[in-house]
Amino acid sequence: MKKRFLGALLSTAIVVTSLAGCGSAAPANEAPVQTATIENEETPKAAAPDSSSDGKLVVGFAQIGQESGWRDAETMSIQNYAKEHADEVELKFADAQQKQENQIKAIKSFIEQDVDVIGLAPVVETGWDQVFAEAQDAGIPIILLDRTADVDESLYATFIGSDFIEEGKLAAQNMAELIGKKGKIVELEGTVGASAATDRKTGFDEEIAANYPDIEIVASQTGDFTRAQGKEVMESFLKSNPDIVGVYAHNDDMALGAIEAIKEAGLKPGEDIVTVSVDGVKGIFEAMVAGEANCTVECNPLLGPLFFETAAKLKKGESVEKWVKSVDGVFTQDVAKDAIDGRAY
Ligand code: GZL
Repeated sequence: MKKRFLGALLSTAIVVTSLAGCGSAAPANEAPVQTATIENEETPKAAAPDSSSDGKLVVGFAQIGQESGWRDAETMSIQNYAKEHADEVELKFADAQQKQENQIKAIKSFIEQDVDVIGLAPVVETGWDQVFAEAQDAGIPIILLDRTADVDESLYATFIGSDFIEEGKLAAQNMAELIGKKGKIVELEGTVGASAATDRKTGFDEEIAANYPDIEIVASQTGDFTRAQGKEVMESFLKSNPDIVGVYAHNDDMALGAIEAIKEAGLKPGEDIVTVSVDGVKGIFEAMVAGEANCTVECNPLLGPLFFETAAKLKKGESVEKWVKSVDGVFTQDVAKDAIDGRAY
């Protein structure tokens, strides 16, 4: 493993990419990305007992963006962990604003900075081979977080995230129960080419086709995982399909946009048209408590601790599982009121 110059331990620093200096993550396409260092006023500490001999764990993370409440929760989980463990980790964080070229630029920058580990939530599955090979040649392992990439397994150390096909299957089973296993439904897809969208569609559509012959998916279109586009697409669905009884959205944010569209069309979300979505964010629990949404399949975004613990193992040369699977629950309207106060995101 690379030798690292041991900088003075006069301060503990959290390095967060920020052009505005407000601590918010800056888009990676504003190269050269400046960094804000948060000094710790305390006197120099002895190295933390479990920090390795060559100093702090230095991690570069190329985040997709801020497209959904789920994404924001994941970002907070990562940044909060770095803040709380500033004496052991240094985080270089890039916000790619949902552009793959910005994520690739950020990864190249992390390689130039010679970080110990690179983390990435790939906005889409393809187009990563070359930059992953560059990281491998530099001896820097890659952790895929919350979305997978379509590359040879040898090019990344591990994927930490959910089973999206299973999520889609669970959504289909709950949708079928909610509409009495018959009727016309529509589907709001996530970002085109994203593994979370592709696999949630596969899991849902295949389950419906295999087990519910009286349910018809009459329209399916991307809303790019955003609330605004989810609303826009649902408006068009309602115009061309006035008799639908359900909407399946690949994330809660698009479902919340669809709920707005349903109400503006003079219909009752959660009753005239049932909603099933994925993520488990606070907003969908509020909608379920209000009777306007029916079911969410949880997808845990609080992956910061597991991410850094895995990165620390890789830095020490320890082997890790190729897929560290998140455990997800399902929440329906009847349990939402009791569950909402206990939700962490
Ligand atoms: C899932 C994650 C998805 C969320 C969306 O692991 O990649 O991206 O379901 C987010 O809310 O935009």
